[in-house]
Amino acid sequence: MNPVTGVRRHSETVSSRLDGDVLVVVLDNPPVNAVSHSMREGLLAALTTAGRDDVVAIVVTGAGTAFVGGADIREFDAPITTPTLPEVTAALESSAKPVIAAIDGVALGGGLELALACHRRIATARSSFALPEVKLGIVPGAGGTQRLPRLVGLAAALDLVPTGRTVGADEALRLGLVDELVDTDVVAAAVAVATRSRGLSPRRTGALAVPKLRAEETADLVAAATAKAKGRPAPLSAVLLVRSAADLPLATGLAEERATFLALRASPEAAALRHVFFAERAAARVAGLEGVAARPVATIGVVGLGLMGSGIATAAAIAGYSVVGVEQSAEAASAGEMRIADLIARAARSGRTGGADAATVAARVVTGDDLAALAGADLVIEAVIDDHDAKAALFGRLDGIVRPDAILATNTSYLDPDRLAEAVSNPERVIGLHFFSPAHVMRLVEVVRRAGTAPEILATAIAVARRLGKLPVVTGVCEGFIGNRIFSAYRREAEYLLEDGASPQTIDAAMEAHGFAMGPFAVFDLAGLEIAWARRKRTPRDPAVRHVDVADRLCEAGRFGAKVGRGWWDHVDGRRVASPEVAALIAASRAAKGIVPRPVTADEIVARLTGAMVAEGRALLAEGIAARASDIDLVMINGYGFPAYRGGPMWAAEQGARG
Ligand code: T1G
Repeated sequence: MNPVTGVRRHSETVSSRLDGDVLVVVLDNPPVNAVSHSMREGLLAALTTAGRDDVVAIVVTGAGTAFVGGADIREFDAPITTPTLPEVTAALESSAKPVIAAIDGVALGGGLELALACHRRIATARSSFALPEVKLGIVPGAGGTQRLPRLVGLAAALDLVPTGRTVGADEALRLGLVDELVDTDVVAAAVAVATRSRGLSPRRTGALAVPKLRAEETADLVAAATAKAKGRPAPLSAVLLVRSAADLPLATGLAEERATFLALRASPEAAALRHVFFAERAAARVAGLEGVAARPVATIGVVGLGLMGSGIATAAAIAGYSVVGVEQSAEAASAGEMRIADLIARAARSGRTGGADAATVAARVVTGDDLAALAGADLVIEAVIDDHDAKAALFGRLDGIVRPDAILATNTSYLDPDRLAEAVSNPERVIGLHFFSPAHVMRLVEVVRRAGTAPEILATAIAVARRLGKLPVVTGVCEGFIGNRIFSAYRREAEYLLEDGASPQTIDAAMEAHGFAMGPFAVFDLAGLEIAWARRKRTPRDPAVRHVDVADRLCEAGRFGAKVGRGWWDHVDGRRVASPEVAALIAASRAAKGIVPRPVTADEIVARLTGAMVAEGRALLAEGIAARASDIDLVMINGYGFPAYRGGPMWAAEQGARG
């Protein structure tokens, strides 16, 4: 013990000090107090010390802004080391002296399991709680599935564990997950409670019984949670483990949980999801921005309040920005304002406005038809028609209206932002922010880094995207940037497969069986076929490149997609139905080229379509458009429905290559 500070060090991440006759144990493993081997060892050592010394109780807390952010995910690829977290949670729970968790910040995964094994939990209002293990393809491995239902009941546990949903402090108190909320020093409050607990027998979570429900109610809860699991192993296992807590002795349930955790931890799906977790953090590390500070942004202008613009404006208002929306006419502005108000109301109803009510969020938005209203904006995002001349003319007008330091961002999907930047006097402030529709829901934003974009502008755009709750991925300039360029290659290969002998039905079925929410032809119908058709008509075709003309024939026949009820599929009462007319057009197209259709298996479909994505991804890396392969994975997962549990096309290809 340090004679001056009275602090005793139990490991490099665990220390303790006496506060009266209460031992305060501090877990300190920046930045999130992840439960490392050192923390497990140190915590056990502190408990041993407490058992020996004349302390009456123990308080466990986290240093910094977290309680504990979970087990250290970086240890998951290495062999398990002892003491394991279950050994630590068992020691906490069996302590003869009361153990109180003092929580100020996140208590996630193994961190929440540590708190559950304590005898009481006191938290601050800023704290949040989750067992997010299923998002990593695993289940809680240190008692979460067995202790949580003993505290909050089966219904809440079946809502939280198989989904990994986070609960805030108020809900945690309501559920019985925490015993008390304080707005003062949580450690001092916990010491006071600990002192009052002197001599009381600890209330052991594991000794509680899961509150009984009627059999049919349990069955209904399990059925609903099972349906939400959508066949994924980890959520399904979580449902079964939580359900078993109601019937099994704690020791048996813990053993089953641990065995399931270890099996899933070794699964390819868990490895893929860990890859995605770290990929998202790596994407934030952008070369050339070290030490570059983002500018403050308070007001965001959005020009064009159609589907995309109203979504962007909604996301900005929800994030707390002042929003100035501008349309071409008062009527269009009014229509845009109504669209935004409706989106905000829906977000508020589903709890996606950070606790603010719809009126408060909507009050942050003003709309009109005069660009002059943007004079005070710090950032203006244009979301007008994806036509170069229209966007260039708008940038030219904005150049004379907004402040010289205001950032101009284009939401273009395909146009060249370098050419758009030529329309303004200081082009270094022009950047691309490619949102994905619906912009207030989709996490992905491609931040298009022009050669001429100033680093500060890039840093500011990334910071705004993160504050919008988005996943910013930086891309260089090429047609389609990362996502749409890969998607074009995907579409081309899908049409080749069609010509070779497959059908929209077999291709969509193969990709949906592979984990895509929608197959390519269903996606094309949803997006509409006319935009690609217009682009094809204005782009000279390279005769050396194989071209499939079926999409042109569809558009000539007015089959523009789902919105007109007919595209690659017939859309009848919201259902997709195979179209004989399309089959005939495909057959005619093959015949015109003398192609005799052949059987095409689902395996070939998946291999060729994912292979087309990977080949284009490798080209993007070689050209320096994408900074790293994992950025490409993030784009395809978050923008195009590639199944996250497969890690993304580049990861999946690398794993396949490893055999
Ligand atoms: N393990 C290792 N590193 C972690 C980590 C973790 N659990 N959580 C965060 N980091 C790193 C992250 O990679 C980044 O590193 C830095 O911390 C800041 O993270 C037994 C088995 C806690 C809400 O799933 O949700 O417990 O990039 O940028 O935005 O049953 O991190 O700086 O080098 O995300 O403030 C369960 C995962 C684990 C929580 C903080 N726990 N983490 O968000 O910072 S499994 C989780 C998060 C488990 C038990 C099981 C978030 C956060 P770098 P960040 P943030």
